[in-house]
Amino acid sequence: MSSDLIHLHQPLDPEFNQPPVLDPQTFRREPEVFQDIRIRPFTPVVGGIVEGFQLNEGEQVSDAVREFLYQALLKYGFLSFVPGSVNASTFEHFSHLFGSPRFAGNPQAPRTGSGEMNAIDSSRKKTRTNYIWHIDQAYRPNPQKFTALHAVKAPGFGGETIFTDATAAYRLLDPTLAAWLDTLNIINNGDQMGLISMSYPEAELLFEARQKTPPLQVPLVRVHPETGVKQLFPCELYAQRVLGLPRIVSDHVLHIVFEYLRSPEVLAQYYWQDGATLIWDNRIVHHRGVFNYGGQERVLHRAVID
Ligand SMILES: O=C(O)CCC(=O)C(=O)O
Ligand SMILES: [Fe+2]
Repeated sequence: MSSDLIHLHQPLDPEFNQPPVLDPQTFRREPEVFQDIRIRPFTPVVGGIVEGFQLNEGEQVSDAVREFLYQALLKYGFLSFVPGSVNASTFEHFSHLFGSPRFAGNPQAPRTGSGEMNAIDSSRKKTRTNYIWHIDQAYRPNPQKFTALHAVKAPGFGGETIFTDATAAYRLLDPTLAAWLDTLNIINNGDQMGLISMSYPEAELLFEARQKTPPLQVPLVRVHPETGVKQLFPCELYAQRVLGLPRIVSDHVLHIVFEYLRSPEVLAQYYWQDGATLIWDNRIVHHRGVFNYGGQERVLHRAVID
């Protein structure tokens, strides 16, 4: 019998026989303070809770505060602002602190007020694609950097928004697997789960929308242009297949990626309250809503920010 066979009655070295774990150096445990603003971690891995920031109508925010919040967003992946920090009339100003808002609504998510904001309104919205894991607009050539939501009406129970840190999920990969995934490209298709087909009730508008968003080739591992951090890019709403692999293998690779993205270590569950505000970096996290609030009212104003 060959001497390199290892019998099961021999012990396994724990050092080499278990999946990788997150490097504790990447954990965020210490609160950060700047002037009156305090940010504490939402989970040890992802998200920050911002307290002591308030944006009232007509007020200005200093460049230093803006830069502090911007850098925190790049670090934490999402920031939650406690109720009262921002209100419905200052939400648009809030979104300008992080970049340039652009209108990204559709007949299902109509414009709110005067500016570029749109709304997710449980009384109007028929499509449930926001309850499938995704990165906003990942099927478009220049997807937005950030998305912000402001709760005009939070449901009394349920209706959370949940996140997975797709940069931390990448760090859970075996290095050999990570090195292979780094070389692969995927096709993202905006209509993979019917988002486009269901958003446009008229054939003409649908045709136009489809023409504008053909399937797109993108890297399976995306590098954050501002931080250089790698993100697992495939999301359940848009990822169609991995290029260069047989169909079944492609499906399995996507399943493996989705499995890593569902690791409890990298997940965060955010519960809404009236007046709360949330902003996330789509180049770090994936997100989805949770549809467990029945017929309750849930109205979130939404800004798409470049
Ligand atoms: O409904 C939610 O919680 C998620 C909303 C969402 O996907 C978005 O605003 O981009
Ligand atoms: Fe979204």
